[in-house]
Amino acid sequence: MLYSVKMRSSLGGTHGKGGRHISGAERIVSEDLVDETVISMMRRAREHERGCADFIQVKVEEVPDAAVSYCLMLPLYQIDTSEKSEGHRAAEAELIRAGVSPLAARRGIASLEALEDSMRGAIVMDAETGERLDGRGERGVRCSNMDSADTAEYEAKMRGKGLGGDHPREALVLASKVAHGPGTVAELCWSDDPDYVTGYVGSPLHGYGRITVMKDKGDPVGGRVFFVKHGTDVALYEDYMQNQTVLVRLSNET
Ligand code: PML
Ligand code: MG
Ligand code: MG
Ligand code: MG
Repeated sequence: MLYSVKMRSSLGGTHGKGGRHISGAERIVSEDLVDETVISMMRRAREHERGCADFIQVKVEEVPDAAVSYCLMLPLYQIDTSEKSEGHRAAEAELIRAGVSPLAARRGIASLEALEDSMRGAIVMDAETGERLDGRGERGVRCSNMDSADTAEYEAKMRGKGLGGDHPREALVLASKVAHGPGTVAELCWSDDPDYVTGYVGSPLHGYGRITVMKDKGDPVGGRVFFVKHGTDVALYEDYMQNQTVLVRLSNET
C-alpha cells in the first residue's frame, strides 16, 4: 500500500492563514517509509532558507493502487547561462522550440516577472494566444500528487548527474507529470527560494531543459507557467494536475 505524505509551512500567520509561505513538500511512499518521511519534512520546514516556519501542517493519506497512473521521466539537458537576461532569452527560445508561440512565450516570462509574491500554483496559459486560462488569481493551479516510482533508483541517477539536492529532484518529477498532462505544450519555472537561481523549460518534445541562471540571487519570487494547446479543456487539465496520482518511471521496463 502507498501513502501520500504532504507538508506545507508558513511563518507569521495564525493557524496557517495568511503569513508567508516557507516551504511545501510531498512524497508518495510505501508504509515503511512514512515515519522517516514525516520527520524529514518537519526538519525541512524549520531549517528552510526562506525562514523557520511557525506553522507546519503534515497530512498522511492512503493511496489506493487503482488511483495510481505512471509516466516516463523527461530526459534532462542543461543550458548554461550567467545572468537573468541571458537565462530569459534561452527560456524564450526553448519555449518556442517546444511549440509555444513567440507572443505566448514572452507573455509567460513577463507574467512571472510581474509577480509581486510567489504563487502556490501555476498560471495556465494558452500556448498560441498567450491568454491566461485558469481563473485562479494568485493561487494558480497546483501540480500535486506525484513522486518517483522508485526512490532509490531515482536518487542514485540524480546523484550520478551531480544533481543530488531537493530542488532538481522534485522539479524533474513535477515537470514529468506536467509534460504528460492532457494538452501540455511546455512549462516554464523558476524558484521562489531566494538563493536558488536555476530554472527550467520542460516539454514533451524536448524534455527537461535546466537553465542555470534565471533570476537574480536574493529574489524571493518565483513561479510556474503551464502552456497548453489552444482549445484544451481547462477543467479536465486542472483536475489532472491537482488530483491525478502519477508515479514517474525512469524507463518502461519496470
Ligand atoms: C522550485 O523551487 O520549486 C523550483 C526548482 C527548480 C529546479 C531547477 C533545477 O535545478 O533543475
Ligand atoms: Mg520579479
Ligand atoms: Mg517513491
Ligand atoms: Mg520553494
